[in-house]
Amino acid sequence: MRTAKAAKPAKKPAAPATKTVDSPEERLRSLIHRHLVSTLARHEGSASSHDWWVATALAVRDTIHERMIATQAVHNDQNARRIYYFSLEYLMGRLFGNNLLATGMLDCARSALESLGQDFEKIREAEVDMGLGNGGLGRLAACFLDSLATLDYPALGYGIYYEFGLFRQQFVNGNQVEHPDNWMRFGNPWEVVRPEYAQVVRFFGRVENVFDDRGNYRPRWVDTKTILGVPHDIPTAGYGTKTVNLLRLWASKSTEDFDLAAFNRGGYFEAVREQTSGETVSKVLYPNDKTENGKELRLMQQYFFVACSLRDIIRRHLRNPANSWANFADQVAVQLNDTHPAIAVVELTRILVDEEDMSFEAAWEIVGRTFAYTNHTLLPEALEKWSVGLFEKVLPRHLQLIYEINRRLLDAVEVKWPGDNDKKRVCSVIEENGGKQVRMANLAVAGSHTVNGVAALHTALLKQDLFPEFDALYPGKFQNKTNGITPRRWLLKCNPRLSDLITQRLGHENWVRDLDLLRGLEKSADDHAFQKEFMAVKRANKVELAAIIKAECGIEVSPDALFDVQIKRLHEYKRQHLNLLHILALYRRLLQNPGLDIVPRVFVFGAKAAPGYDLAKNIIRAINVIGARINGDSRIGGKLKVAFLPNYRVSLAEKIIPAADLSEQISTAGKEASGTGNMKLSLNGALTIGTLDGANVEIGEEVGGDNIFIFGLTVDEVAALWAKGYNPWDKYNADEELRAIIDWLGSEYFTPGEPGAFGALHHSLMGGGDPYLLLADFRSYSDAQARVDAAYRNPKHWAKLAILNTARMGKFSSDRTIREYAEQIWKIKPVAVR
Ligand code: B1N
Repeated sequence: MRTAKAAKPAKKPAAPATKTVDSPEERLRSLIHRHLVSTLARHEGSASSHDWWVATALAVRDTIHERMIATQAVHNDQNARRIYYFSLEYLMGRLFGNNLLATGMLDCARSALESLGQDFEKIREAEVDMGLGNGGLGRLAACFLDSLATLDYPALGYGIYYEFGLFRQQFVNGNQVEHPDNWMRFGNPWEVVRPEYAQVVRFFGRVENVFDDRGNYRPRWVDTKTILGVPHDIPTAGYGTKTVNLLRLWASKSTEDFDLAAFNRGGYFEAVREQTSGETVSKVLYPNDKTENGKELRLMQQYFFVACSLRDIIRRHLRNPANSWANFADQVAVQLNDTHPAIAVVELTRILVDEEDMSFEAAWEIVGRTFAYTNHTLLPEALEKWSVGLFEKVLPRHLQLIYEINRRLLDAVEVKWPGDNDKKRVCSVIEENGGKQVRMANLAVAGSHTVNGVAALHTALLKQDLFPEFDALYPGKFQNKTNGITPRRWLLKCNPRLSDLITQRLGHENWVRDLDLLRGLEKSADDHAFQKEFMAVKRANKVELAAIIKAECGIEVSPDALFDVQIKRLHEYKRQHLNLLHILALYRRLLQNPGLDIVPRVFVFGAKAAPGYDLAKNIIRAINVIGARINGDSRIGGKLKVAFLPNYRVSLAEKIIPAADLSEQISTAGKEASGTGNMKLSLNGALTIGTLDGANVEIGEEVGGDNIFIFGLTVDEVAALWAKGYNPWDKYNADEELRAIIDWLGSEYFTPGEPGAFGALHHSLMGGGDPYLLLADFRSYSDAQARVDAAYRNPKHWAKLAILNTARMGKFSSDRTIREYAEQIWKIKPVAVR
């Protein structure tokens, strides 16, 4: 077992030349050195941290590749049924620590690098995050890859190799400024490019009706433009096992015929221009978390990676002589991560009908046995719809097939509810209100054998509110699969101090692969010695975060204050501005009564706003500007500090989470499908203040009602309030404190000379009707915060609650989630790799 931030071992002398058997550390050291010199062509003396990082990554990669080859060989030899995870986003973060832990090389790499005179922590920091996702949905995909490999499931992730991931965020005068994330500018040592498996993808064109020699009608998709998809493979290594699966990401390139045609028409510049258009498809990740945009390029991205991936699956399936179309659905399970890849349902139908000559019925039967779909949100603005006109332009043949799929769907609706046109209207894949639109969720439900939500409450609402007709039409199709997080990254790697303490107390580290074993800590929750150690770990982590806050924000914070943390995408429904209202209330109380005895707090924020989401950006500015005022106000004696860390991302989350005391999970009930940050924070001993929303409900069930701070309206109460009629002015008029802080926000108090600086925010709460019910929940939230304050004053009591949170989070391991998917949806079995 490695030790947390262990004292640096004494520098070891170089091995004598005569020695015959090298230690693993010596072998790794010479391997790193060799990669530095022969692969990177660098002299030791002039090598940067980045060079050392690449050289070490390459040395570790040697082992990973051996395991990857062995894994693929076993899966192929056994012709194992596999799960193919289709996702437009993978938020992998850094891979170095993960791969070192998986190969058991962490300690070895640390001492090898230190014996080479390098600072291990500094070298780790040289790795740029692989940020090919927006938030929870993309990070869930990354946690799933970790669990799939750790549990030895034969799996392959498919997605897009974006040249630019999620933008880098900077604050200028409190405002968010976006910069491109050029993550692979200096190369990516983890990937293997496989041009030999490139795929050709077609777009645009038209459908021609021809008759074949048997006189049968045959649609032909012609005059298409083509681009090339080139796979980039990233190995995903399991922990405590030899399994290494693949994440296969497609980069778009221009095809040669594309170039040549252009060349012949207009010469070099035209050719290069067309080349850019071929490469545009995988250029950049759309930075919108749950805002539908209907952009042509987004549809092209979706189809591009789906078409490449299905072709690749088919190639791999049919290359084994034991396989044919007859057993395709027995061997292949595809999971659709939201509707973003739902066009796959149509593409497989098209391949089977148009290219493999199957009847529609036979094709649809295979499709229906192959796909399953995960829904991640109920927010209407996030449900993907494409205008029929756009579809017809980009994928004309697919649109025809969608009409055919829909005709049969509506026939089934007619059988179930004869003559009921309302039922047909809601079930239809085509929305007829105004301009016609293709509803991707309805298509995904129709084309999948199973549909799942991501937390118990979310699944219940999915069945009741979003898809009640489909639930009646297809009984048993809907299931729940509560999200989870990988304990490797979100405890073992990010919090070495706590990991070591847990291992010490339990006497083993089996909890890393079986998180339910953390229950063994329950009996130590009242043990004062353990409480002290637990809180000492928390404090040491807070000292480290305080240094980061100082470096990034220039703000001095005390590690003895309560660290109150809200880290997630910025969105109205997540209500960072409710947190802000509470900060304003505390600030005002202190100004009115400077002697007021409150627990000093540091409010830590991390959040990116979609670049076009003006209100979200206004909230960021408000937190930054008001925070700066509070931080600089000597009248409140440093009792409140606000630190908005810029550029929130996976690697920053790994530093914040171990240092959190309080976890803010305060969405309007019914809006957050699950949340996964809530799980990470609680696992690391933060207490939750939260609404009964998403997975908070299940976290409360696990940790117990006394160990969580629940507040606010429930889903039913929210519905009742809207039904009765809600007016935020009533709340405003009835609550003197609330009124004062809302007026503050609307004034130029925090932005002298710039009245209305937070006008968008103020309007959303008042004139805009407060759609996320902040005023309705404010008093209940403020009361819950007072309970937090009271609990924190008693260190033993707080320590006990924190320990019980960690001890009772076993359910939220993504290993549990993946086992449920494997057994109940995918019907796949683990395959051991020797
Ligand atoms: O998926 C996470 C959940 O834990 C969160 O509650 C949920 O909000 C999140 C369009 C989305 N839902 N929908 C998205 C992301 C990108 C995009 O372009 C929608 N993300 C979620 C994991 O289940």
